[in-house]
Amino acid sequence: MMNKLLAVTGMIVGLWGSAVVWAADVSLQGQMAESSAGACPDTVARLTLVTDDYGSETSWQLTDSNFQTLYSGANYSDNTVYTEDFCLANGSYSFTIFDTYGDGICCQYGQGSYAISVDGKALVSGGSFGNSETAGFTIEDSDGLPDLSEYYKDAEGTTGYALKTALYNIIKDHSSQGYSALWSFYREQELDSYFENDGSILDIYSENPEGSDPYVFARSTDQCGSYNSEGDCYNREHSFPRSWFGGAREPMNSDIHHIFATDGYVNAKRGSYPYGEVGVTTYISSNGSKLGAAASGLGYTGTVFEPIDEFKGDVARAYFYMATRYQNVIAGWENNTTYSDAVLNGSSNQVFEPWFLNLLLAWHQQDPVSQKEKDRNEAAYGFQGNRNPFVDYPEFAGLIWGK
Ligand SMILES: [Ca+2]
Ligand SMILES: [Ca+2]
Ligand SMILES: [Ca+2]
Ligand SMILES: [Ca+2]
Repeated sequence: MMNKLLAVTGMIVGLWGSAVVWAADVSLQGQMAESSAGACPDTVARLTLVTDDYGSETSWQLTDSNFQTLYSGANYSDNTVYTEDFCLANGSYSFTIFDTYGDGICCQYGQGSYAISVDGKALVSGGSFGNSETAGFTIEDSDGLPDLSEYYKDAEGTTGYALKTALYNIIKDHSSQGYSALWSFYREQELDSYFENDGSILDIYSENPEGSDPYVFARSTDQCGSYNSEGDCYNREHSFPRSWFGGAREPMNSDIHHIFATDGYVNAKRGSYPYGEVGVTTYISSNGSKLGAAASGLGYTGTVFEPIDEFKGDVARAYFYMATRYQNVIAGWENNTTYSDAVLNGSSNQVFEPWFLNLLLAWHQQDPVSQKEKDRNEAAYGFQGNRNPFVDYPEFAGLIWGK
C-alpha cells in the first residue's frame, strides 16, 4: 500500500510540477480523485493546497497515530492549486505543513492556504503560520465500526458476540512460553518507563503514579522469594486467579496478558478475591490498593480487592482478554470456586455476572488505554504471539458487551 501511496504523491508532482493554468488543474484533479477514491476501502479525505508567491518553500506530511508518515508533498510551484486524496482508515492523524522561510503561506506574499476535507466538509484548514503548523483530526466512517489492522482483518464488520468469536479465532493459538519465562518477560519488559522512569519493576500494587514509590524492586534480584511485608520481593500475580481456572493449568497459568509483576505480600492479601470497589477497608497497601467489604450498590456482597485508579482499566482489559481468549472453556469455570462463581455466569459469550461486567466496563471507561499498556501488549505479542484486542481497539468492549 505504501508504494501505491508514494506513487500517487510522485505522480502529482510530475503532473503538476510546472502547471500554473487553473483550468488544466481542474480536469487533472477530477481524474485523480476518481482513481484514488475508487481504490479506497476506507474514507477519502482531500487535501487542497494553494501555494503562495514562493511555492518551493512549502512542504507537508500526514502522519498516523503511530507517527508513521503516510503521505507527504514538496517541490511546489507558485500560486497554484493542488489537490491530493488520502485514503484513511478510522483513527487519528496529524497534518503538518512547513515553510522553509518561516512566514507561512499567507498572507504577505500571496494568499496560500491548506484544507483537508471529507465530503466537502473541512476538518482542518489554515495558511497563516511561521515555520510549521500541525493540525490533528480524526476519521470515523459511517458504519460506526472501526477499520481494523491486518492482524484483526477477519473480525472486520462484526459486532456483538460474533465479534468476540472472531477475535477468539484470531488470538487463540498463542505459543505458551511456560511459567518460568514470565520472569524474563518482567526482567525485560515490566519496567517503569512511565512514572519514575527508573527501570525498576513496574508493580501495579505499589506504583504511586503521583509521587515517589514506597519501595522499589530491582529487576531479577528482587524476585520472590519469601516475604513478610510489603517491599520484600515481587512475584507473578494472576489478575484472573488461577484457582478460577482449576489451578496451574496451561496455557492460562502462563498467559502474560493477565499476569502482572506485583509485590508478593500485596498479591497474597489479594488472594483470589474478586476485584471490586471497597466500602469498608480492612487492608490498604502503600500505594492505596484496598481490600475490604464490597461497596454498597456494587451488586455483590463479600470481600473485594480494589487496585488504584491508574490500573483499573489495565485489569479490566486483561479480563476482557481472558473472556475472549478462553471462550471455548470459560463457561466451565464458574463452579471451580466460590469466587469464580461470584464473577462468572457460566456462559461463553457474556462470561461475567452482570455486576462484574458493569464494573469492568466502568473501569475500562474511567482508565483508558495508556502507553504502558500499548507497550506491554506489543511486548506480549513478541513474547507469546497473540495480542489483547481490547488494548488495540478499546471500542471492542462496547461493541461486544453493549454500553
Ligand atoms: Ca515507579
Ligand atoms: Ca511513582
Ligand atoms: Ca491505566
Ligand atoms: Ca456465577
